[in-house]
Amino acid sequence: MLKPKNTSTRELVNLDGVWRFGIDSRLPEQPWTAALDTPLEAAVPASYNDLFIDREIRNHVGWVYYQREVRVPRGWTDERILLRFDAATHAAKIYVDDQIVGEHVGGYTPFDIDLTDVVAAGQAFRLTAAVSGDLTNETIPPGKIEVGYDGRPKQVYFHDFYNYAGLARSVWLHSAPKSRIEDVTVITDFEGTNGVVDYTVQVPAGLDVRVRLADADGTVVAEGRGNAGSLTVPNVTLWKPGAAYLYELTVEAFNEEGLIDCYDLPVGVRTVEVRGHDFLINGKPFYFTGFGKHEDTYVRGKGHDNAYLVHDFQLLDWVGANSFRTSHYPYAEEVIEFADRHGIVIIDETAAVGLNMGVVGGMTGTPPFPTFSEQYANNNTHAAHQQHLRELIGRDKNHPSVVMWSIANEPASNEDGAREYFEPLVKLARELDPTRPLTYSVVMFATYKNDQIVDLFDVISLNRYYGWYISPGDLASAELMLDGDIRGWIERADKPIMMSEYGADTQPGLHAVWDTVWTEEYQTEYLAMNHRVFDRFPQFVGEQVWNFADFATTDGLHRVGGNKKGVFTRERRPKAAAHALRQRWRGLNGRK
Ligand code: BDP
Repeated sequence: MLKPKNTSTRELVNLDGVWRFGIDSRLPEQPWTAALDTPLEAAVPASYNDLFIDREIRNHVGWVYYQREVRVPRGWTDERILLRFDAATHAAKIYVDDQIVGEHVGGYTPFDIDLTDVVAAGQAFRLTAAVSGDLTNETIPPGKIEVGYDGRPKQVYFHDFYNYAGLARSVWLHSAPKSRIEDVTVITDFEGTNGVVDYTVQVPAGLDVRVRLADADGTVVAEGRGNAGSLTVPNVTLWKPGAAYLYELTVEAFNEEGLIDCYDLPVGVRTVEVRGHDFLINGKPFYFTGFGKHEDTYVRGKGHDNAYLVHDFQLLDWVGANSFRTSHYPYAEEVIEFADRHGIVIIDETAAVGLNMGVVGGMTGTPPFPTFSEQYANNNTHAAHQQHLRELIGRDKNHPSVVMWSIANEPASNEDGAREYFEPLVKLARELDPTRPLTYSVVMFATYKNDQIVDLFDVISLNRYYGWYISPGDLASAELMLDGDIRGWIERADKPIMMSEYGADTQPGLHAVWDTVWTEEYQTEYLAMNHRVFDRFPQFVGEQVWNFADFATTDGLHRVGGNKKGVFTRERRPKAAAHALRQRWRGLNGRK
């Protein structure tokens, strides 16, 4: 799915700003049929939950309404007119004046609504977006709505981050020619000093497609004709981790009368491959250093913010991180584009987090009922997961920074039914993108003895918390357990292995000379212990600490003002561990 952009044939109007806002329980029936009768306004993009000092809004179950006026530019008379929501978390119904014009389910992927037959150039209309943050066992991520003791509905969920909702990413009105370039796919390679860019363009039949590739200085280095083809780039400059280089592919579609559509796509030429125990980028072993992150800041919740985007990447650079995982959902496309431009490597994760009833069983890991069952992850959940995978890969397939798909975080891969659930998803992901390796993050209850799906995937990504959830305050025992666990996985599966989560909650400013949990010293020692173990295994291809920064969670006795496993605080101040990681990752000591 192509991102809307300004080209010689396409235009773009940004609809971000402050929209009228209300929740269904305080609005009349069918509130979209008039100006919302509400004193509230909400910022877009931002999650709505933390904007207001209002408990009922923060924890709202049901629909909320965003509304504003929009005017279609005068010049769009013969154009296709589209609305783009970069995300609406988790479901949306869109109205133009009194009429419903589209719906979407899935909170972290974009969708377009074609308004060509509904509005006209120069016309103003009332745009209303009804958005629901509700999660059920048939959504991705899953959740459950319960009725509280006080009779109010209550959203329950099985993942450890706050269920922020609303319009957290940009909204656009954009134009495209009626007959247009629908999609572009590039796959890159290189042979010696020649780069190879295979392209496929989806256009209506009968159009003549021409493409040209320009280098970063704008010099055209290759040209092609036809809906699909292969371009050769002499003396290619590869896209490399830490040294991004982007070409620009200009795709043009012509009919008998001339140019009808044009689309520009940044292209990084690079390869990704798993071979033996190595994760290869451009044929060279790559070792991931970095974090699992979250889209999470004060007040905006999951609202995309360009200042935090820039600052977070500055911190990644400062600490020596070369990568991150988009735990536990696809991030705003601006984030991926920034990584493309700055050479940061991404493991792109779906929003399939919480497919695990074992977490409800607590430390026993014993589910109250099976995860893969009619009651929980059923056929409809599976269909939602498939649809989400299509939308994620459709959006991100052309980004050079994305080197691997993580198709779920901590699923109950130890439970019966896991194989039947995941096998078709793996097949689908490989059909949608035959070029990138696949992984999933393995929950601690899924061991090298009982996991049922690891052989379907390319890389083993472990989430392990020895020294935190297991053996807290006893790093000597934790070290033995971690070592044994990794050895077990290496014996079980002949694949590259990495740590996709390891971390310890840390209250900044708390100190001790002992192995005392929650102190800054403990976090540092905990990470050092993990690194000692990782460095024993040549099969290890990476370490991503949980988490980049502290983040908001649901209330719970095990969370003190959110999850505090951040190496940076929620306001992005370094804890002591950040300095220690910097030493290791910047090569000042340690292995990389
Ligand atoms: C892991 C989850 C992650 C949590 C983390 C933790 O993947 O989302 O935040 O544990 O407990 O199980 O800190």
